[in-house]
Amino acid sequence: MKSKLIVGNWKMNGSLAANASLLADIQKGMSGVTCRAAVCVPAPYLAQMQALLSGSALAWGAQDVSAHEAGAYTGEVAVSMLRDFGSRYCIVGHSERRQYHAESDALVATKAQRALSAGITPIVCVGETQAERAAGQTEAVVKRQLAAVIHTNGHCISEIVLAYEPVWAIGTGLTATPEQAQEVHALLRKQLQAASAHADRISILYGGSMNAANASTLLDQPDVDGGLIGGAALKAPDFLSILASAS
Ligand code: 3PY
Repeated sequence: MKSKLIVGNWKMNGSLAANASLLADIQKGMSGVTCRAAVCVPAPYLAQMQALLSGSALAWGAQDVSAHEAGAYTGEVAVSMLRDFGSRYCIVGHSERRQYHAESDALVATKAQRALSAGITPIVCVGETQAERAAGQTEAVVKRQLAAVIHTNGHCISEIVLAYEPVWAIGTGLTATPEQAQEVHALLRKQLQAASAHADRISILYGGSMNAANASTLLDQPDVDGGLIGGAALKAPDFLSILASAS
């Protein structure tokens, strides 16, 4: 059985000094941790992660990547650059990117492909808005988002990590109940199994206000293989408590 995977999404937070102190505190508390763990940080801090985390049990990655290989794309960061700084993971399609940067399902799927082509594991986010849930469209929305990634990535789909992040649970303090999370994870698992004989390798993370208080009941669900953690990843005691729940 694969171990659980806990990934901190730092979003646009941090400074050289604050990162060093947070990582030192996390690493001090990691001796009993048996789950897989990583932090996804703003791109300028990848060099700092490489300097501070090489050889540690904590992996690191980015929060986005360009769909293009290289060239005249001002402001974008190429996957080869993420690779240069030892990134193992790259989040793609977080709802904040879909919402504020108008990222389409097709673009997210291409970004996942770009990451895979460089040996970086894309953490592909899917999730419905509150209005879509209220209209009974949750299943259709997450299936459509995942179908685009399956279509573009073919048999490589078994190399991704998937994250179910209901948009209404991001930055709101609202969390899906364990039953709501399990229901969506189970249908995503079924869709992956229909696409690949190796689908059981894929970790499906829950994201959306997972914290120290609710992590263990969410992680107890049979199809919840880990968590993508927002605010709680910025506080060492909270992040360590989630790592302990997953170990
Ligand atoms: C949150 O928990 O708010 C997240 O967006 C995690 O990615």
